[in-house]
Amino acid sequence: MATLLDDVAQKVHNNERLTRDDALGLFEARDVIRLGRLADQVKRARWDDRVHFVINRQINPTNVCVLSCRFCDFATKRGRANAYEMTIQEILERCSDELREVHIVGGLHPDWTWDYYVEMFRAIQSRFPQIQIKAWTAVEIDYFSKKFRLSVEEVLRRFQAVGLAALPGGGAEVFSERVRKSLFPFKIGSPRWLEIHRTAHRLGIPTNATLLYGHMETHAERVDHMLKLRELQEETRGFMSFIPLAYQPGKTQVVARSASAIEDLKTIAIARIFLDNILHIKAYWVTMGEEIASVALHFGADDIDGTIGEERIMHAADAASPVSLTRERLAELIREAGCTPVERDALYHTVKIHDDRVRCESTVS
Ligand code: V47
Repeated sequence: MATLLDDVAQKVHNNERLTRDDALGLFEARDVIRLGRLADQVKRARWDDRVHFVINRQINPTNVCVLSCRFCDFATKRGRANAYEMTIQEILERCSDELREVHIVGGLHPDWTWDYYVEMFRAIQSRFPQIQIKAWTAVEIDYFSKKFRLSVEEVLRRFQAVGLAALPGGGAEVFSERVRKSLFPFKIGSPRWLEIHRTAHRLGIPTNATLLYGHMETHAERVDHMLKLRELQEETRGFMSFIPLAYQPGKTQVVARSASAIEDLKTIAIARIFLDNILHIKAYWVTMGEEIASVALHFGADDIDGTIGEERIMHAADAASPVSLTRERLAELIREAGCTPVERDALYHTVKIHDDRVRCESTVS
């Protein structure tokens, strides 16, 4: 009797789209290696053995936030010992000539002015014109729109005029009202998140999409989340990459430990096969750790994010990964997985293909 994996293999072979039930069934698959092989096959048909990475820097300008989401260890209130607010000078000090991308997201600050945000972009663009700015989650765009009484379109247009190249995929968490009510009741839900990304796509601003998993969500909620993304992508083609983020429990007590390696790898593999209209699937080494991220390159991922410089959100929740990796380490990680490192910019244009082979140094004396 044919198993679900046989059916999915046939669909992959015929280039047929998976249904919601197919994806849901794959989470129960016992043969994880076969699932990984199918995802790898889909990845290779598109990207061969190439794996993308970017020389980037994450900047989280403040952790002061008007929200207090139950799952978040990063946000705090003004006056608390761990609160910080960066000046534009401090932001510029975190940029350098070799960066291709800055990824800017932070807390919803109660007092910062519109001019401050705009000046931040202007200063980066004028001092570092080669840097592409990927900034603000849909949650921040929604906040700016309400706080500064501008439409979402106007907020995006004004940032675009001062250098906004792309929106990151954060703030999506998981598109489930059940989970939202429990973990982030005051944050926007899926209709607003999707509307903001739709507007960005219409203005020619490409975006990413994340899924926060490994807390209280079910497999069905993960699949429904991906389904909503697949549907919007059919309409706009504006998503560049999908990034499953493994929840780091930190001190929140939402769950005792983060998702298992098998859950990480299944989520990557299912995303690769199910999200057939999103080109890039990212194994985010910060949440997965270098080890699982490198295995994920054989489970359908074609991207590993970047050097990052100084990650604060996941590390506030005690992520065990380093806060930064060098270009050499990323390229080595990709090569060790038997793949070819492709350095890219924020919009996935190729900067350099590192196709030199792994050097094996013998130390025979
Ligand atoms: O929206 C918060 C998540 C997101 C935790 O677009 C947590 O290229 C795990 O969106 N454990 C922000 N996750 C980060 C983000 C992102 C990251 C990498 C690449 C891209 C991209 C986007 O981080 C938040 C939330 O979903 N998050 N706390 C935590 N403890």
